[in-house]
Amino acid sequence: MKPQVDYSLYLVTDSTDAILGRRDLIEVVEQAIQGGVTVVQYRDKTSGTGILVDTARKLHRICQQYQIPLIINDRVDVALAIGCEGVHLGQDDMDVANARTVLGQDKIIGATVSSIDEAHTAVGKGADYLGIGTLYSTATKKDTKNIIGINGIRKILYYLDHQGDSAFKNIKTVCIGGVNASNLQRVNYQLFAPSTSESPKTIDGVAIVSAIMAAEDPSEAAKQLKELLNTPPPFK
Ligand code: TZP
Ligand code: MG
Repeated sequence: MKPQVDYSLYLVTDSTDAILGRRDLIEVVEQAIQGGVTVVQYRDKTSGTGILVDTARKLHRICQQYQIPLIINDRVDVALAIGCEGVHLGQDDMDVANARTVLGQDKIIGATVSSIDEAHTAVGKGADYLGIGTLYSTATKKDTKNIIGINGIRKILYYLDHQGDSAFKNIKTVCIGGVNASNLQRVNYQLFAPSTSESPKTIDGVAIVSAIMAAEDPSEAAKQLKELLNTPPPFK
């Protein structure tokens, strides 16, 4: 059966020196889970396949211990090899429909989207959730072409909300790009609170790399972000 996922605090990993430094990825992820992240995506753009499979397997063991789903970025084959909960696919990766054929109905498939068209296609092809972005520019991913801001995300949410097919209305969504402790309450207010009764669709979570992975204390950072998510903002 497909696992029910709490997308609220979605950790995306990074193994580069700029973010992970000399620390151990598995330890940093475990600390983040202890701080309260609700889902983990293993994203590693540099390691070869052998290391990817090996690291993914170690991460999966930790995630299973805490009953947190593990999603693999880009690589359907790695997810299949280790039997984790799902994959996350960008616009240049395997098509969502093909990934579904390979992985079957019980796995989670997420897709990165930056526009209404991309969102329409990903949902039509059977994605379980959308990673919508890039919200704010970020040093973590320098090649992002599409900084769409709060308004860009709201437009996509509005579109999804106004489709006849319930798959669009009910699709889970997270936003990604530049979210940190300083802007989370604003993001929370602008994207989690139902905007109008005309468009009640909100995001289901925030996907975060550096604000957790680069933190000196990833557990404390995740805990603080989780508290901010659950605190009503002091402004309108
Ligand atoms: N996709 C769009 S922005 C991004 C990805 C993977 C990186 C987000 O990193 P950070 O450090 O949370 O801004
Ligand atoms: Mg990708």
